[in-house]
Amino acid sequence: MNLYETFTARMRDRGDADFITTREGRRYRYSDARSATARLAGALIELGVAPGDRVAVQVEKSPEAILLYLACLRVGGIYLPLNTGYTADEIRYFLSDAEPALFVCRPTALDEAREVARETGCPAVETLGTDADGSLMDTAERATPHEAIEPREDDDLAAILYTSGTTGRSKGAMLTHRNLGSNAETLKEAWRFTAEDRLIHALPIFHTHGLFVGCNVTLMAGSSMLFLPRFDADVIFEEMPHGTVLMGVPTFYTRLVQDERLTPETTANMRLFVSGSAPLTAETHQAFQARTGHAILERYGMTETNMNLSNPYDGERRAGTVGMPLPGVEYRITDRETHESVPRGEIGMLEIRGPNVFIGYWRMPEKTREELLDDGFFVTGDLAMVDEKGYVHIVGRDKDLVISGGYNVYPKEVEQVIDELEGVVESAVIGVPHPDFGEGVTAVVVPEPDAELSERQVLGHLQDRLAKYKQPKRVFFADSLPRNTMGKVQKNELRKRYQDAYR
Ligand code: MCA
Ligand code: AMP
Repeated sequence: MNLYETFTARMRDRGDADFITTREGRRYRYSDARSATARLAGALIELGVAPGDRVAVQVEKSPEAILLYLACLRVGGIYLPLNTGYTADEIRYFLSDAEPALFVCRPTALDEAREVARETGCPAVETLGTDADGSLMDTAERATPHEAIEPREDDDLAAILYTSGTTGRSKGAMLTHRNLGSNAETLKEAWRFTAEDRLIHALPIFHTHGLFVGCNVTLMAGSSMLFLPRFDADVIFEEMPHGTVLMGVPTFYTRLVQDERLTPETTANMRLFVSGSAPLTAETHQAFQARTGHAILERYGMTETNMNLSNPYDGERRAGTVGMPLPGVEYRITDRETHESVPRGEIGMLEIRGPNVFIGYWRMPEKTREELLDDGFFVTGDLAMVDEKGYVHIVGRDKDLVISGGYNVYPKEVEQVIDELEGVVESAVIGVPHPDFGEGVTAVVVPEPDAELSERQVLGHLQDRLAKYKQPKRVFFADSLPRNTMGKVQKNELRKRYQDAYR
């Protein structure tokens, strides 16, 4: 069934209750959201979006962006959100790979977007601003509202989210109506979401966490969301007395615990703090609890799978663990070669199976076969172990990946761009402890003997080529990179060498 159909039932039930509000006084009640999605659906159809077509969207956070996502589901389109930090170079790849029927961009980026669309053969470009403005909204205003909901099968695609690949090429994770619907329903139950909840929504809406975990769960429960453009501790403290739930990446919580306003009183109205997308340290978990009495609920997910494991709502939320499988989700911890389960307590590869697991990478059958096994288990690339109480610990990564402030950065992609720079022999990009972002993207560059390369030059070269969050916070120079006997760069060695770079 079309996921939008499930959401409609909740929208109808909730009538004039708030769905999304902003601090600037914008307000979409559930009834408003229904009619707005009908108008946006009418616009999409007028713009040539047919069932199965991709709609690529790179816009700032706004309630209308969520309505566009819903409208896209409604017409049977495939929503393809893109990080606002991506540069034109990065967007060119996504559009050429996904071949969307429509690209919705920021009003300020129209010229650039048109150019990229022309180069990649994307037939239509529209704009969407943060004040319910832009050409898409104008078209929606004029369009005949489209009240129907396009029938969809469970395995039809609802969204494609790109996640960077270890070889440098981003992979489009294909998520179905069933994937998103089942996970939202599960999380609503597991985290006890109800119509009384008000989510303080401070995450971006182009990734799984802010888009599906935040918005789909809200829709499933008929709750409301306060939409904030970004995380700002001052605003969070002002809003906690009026909110009930906060979902964040660990950086939210490390910033909050450093703030003297964090007390039992300022968090008294809140019933739940959720953390995910990167490891929350046990120290932050414990400090937060000591200061507020609230145990942060840590959960584990991936773009390819939505949420898999979660600490319990009732019962002990164990610091430094991601809890147990959500209902309907199976996991196993295996030997990475044989995929046989390792004995309890030992470290192995975490594999996941369930209705939440995606159906493959867009137009990459081989990559799909490597990671999605015949028996339905998905190989996460995360190393895990289960403790004596059944709580899963994520102890490391088998994949070469840095997570900075909840954003994934694949070293290979950054290294490739650095290596293009004249005077560079080779480079290695690593993540080392960073007090704010958890891991700081760090480059180690080997220059040619006579080259006079500076940190500034390297960073300048990356400026327009990579999104800001992928750019190294520091660049170090070395005469050579440590390698093992197989010739592979020993990143562990480098991580050790530069472990104090941000301390
Ligand atoms: C901003 N900057 C960053 C990051 N964010 N650099 C590295 N990593 C980042 N994450 C840059 C800014 O451009 C700026 O550069 C400088 O760092 C300081 O910015 P600041 O004002 O401190 O940043 P902010 O706006 O406060 O943002 C930090 C943030 C944000 C709140 C942690 O990055 C964020 O909202 N992250 C959430 C990411 C997320 O939603 N991940 C979910 C992925 P300059 O000063 O030079 O301009 S979904 C997922 O992973 C799975 C499915 C899951 O399990 O959830
Ligand atoms: P993404 O590809 O952006 O969806 O990021 C997924 C990755 O984030 C996972 O494979 C993990 O490495 C990491 N991740 C998500 N949640 C957690 C968590 N609670 N603890 C540790 N790592 C996490």
